[in-house]
Amino acid sequence: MNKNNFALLGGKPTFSRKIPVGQLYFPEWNRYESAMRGIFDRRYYTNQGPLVQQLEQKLETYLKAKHVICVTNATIGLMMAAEALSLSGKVILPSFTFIASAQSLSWVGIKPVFCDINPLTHQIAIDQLDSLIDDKVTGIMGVNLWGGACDPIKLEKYAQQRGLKLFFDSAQAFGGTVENTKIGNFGSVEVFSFHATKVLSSAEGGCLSTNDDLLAAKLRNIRSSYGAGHPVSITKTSNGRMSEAQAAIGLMSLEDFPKNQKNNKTLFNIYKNRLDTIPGIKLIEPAGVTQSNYQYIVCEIDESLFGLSRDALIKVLKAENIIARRYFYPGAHRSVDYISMFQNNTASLPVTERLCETCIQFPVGALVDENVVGAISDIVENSHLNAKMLNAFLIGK
Ligand code: T4K
Repeated sequence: MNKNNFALLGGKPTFSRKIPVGQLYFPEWNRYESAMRGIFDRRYYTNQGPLVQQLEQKLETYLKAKHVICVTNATIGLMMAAEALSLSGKVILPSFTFIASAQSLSWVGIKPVFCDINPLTHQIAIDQLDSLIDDKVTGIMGVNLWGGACDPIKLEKYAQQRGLKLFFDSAQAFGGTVENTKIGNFGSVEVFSFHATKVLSSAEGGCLSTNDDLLAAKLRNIRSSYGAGHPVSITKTSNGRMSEAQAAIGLMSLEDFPKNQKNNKTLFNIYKNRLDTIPGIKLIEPAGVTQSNYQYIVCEIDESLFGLSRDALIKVLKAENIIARRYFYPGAHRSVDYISMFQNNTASLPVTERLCETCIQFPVGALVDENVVGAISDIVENSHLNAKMLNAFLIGK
């Protein structure tokens, strides 16, 4: 690419179709068709059908967890977890996360307390938890971000010492391992997302994993489904059921997970080799794991070295049909109702604030191959080399 053919400046876009972030894995049509035929033959759409049961068993084996409970998405899974754990008052979680982490607490009447994050790993700053604890705090929601982990072993010790309940939003962490233990076995319960953009997808969907028999029984009852096992005392029930069509896609995605994980890792390494040579770009390695799903190509942009702001780079890429995203913006603490709470609060979240303005997520997943990564890296590099001209066009700098 020479400096005159940026699509932003009128050149032809590099890609003729949009390249989004997210795994977006679609199994071959014939496999899907045959799974759907089975559902039609059985005339059984939902309510803990045979495919959901199969998926739960396979996930239990894969995660080496005693109980897996499939749900319709991770947001409802997180709400169910908070309810089943009888959390109340306040729960601490990182502010640098998808809004659903905090919203799930609000839905069950719990006030989220936002903690800042470690600038190197982007995971919750465990050393700052003490300053946030008061007598209303009943638990901690760890969030395993960017295919990494938030040091669940240290968090387990911390929560135990202070008598707090601990559970994990592992929406982004499927397939990760921490010191030979699969993510899915830490805290009281972990929640995964199987959204279309996730490395393991059932279109919409998710699951909870726990090694606690009583908690599992509660969760099954709260989800509201057949096969709930022995009845246990719960105060609320919901509908978090996964359908058979979701489970069919989930089963294919689980079967193909090793292939997708391997492809992501290859692409991650190519990005790393290319982006590490460009001034002002820092690629975040999945933290604290011995194995990652490599599903997040997240970088920090230092405008003073790169030449363009994160938002300007997103505009340049968008014109080329590369749909890079600014996860997370504006940050959970500045969303919905939390902004007033945050402004009235003396606590500050400087690392989160900075990252919400500087983080960019590049495409990876099933729609991306080595050539696509090469082309994206070329554009990023050329954007740096031509930053002055692009800035002049974008903001008259
Ligand atoms: N906790 C954490 C830490 C999470 O990251 C999430 C979800 C949750 C909890 C809650 O899990 P769920 O309740 O969703 O199971 C996306 C996803 O919707 C969301 O699942 C994910 N995190 C979040 C980080 O990203 P959006 O609104 O940014 O995604 P969206 O729809 O813009 O899609 C991304 C790109 O993919 C777009 O360019 C369009 C493209 N796309 C998307 C879909 C769904 C396709 O090409 N095909 C598709 O089918 O939230």
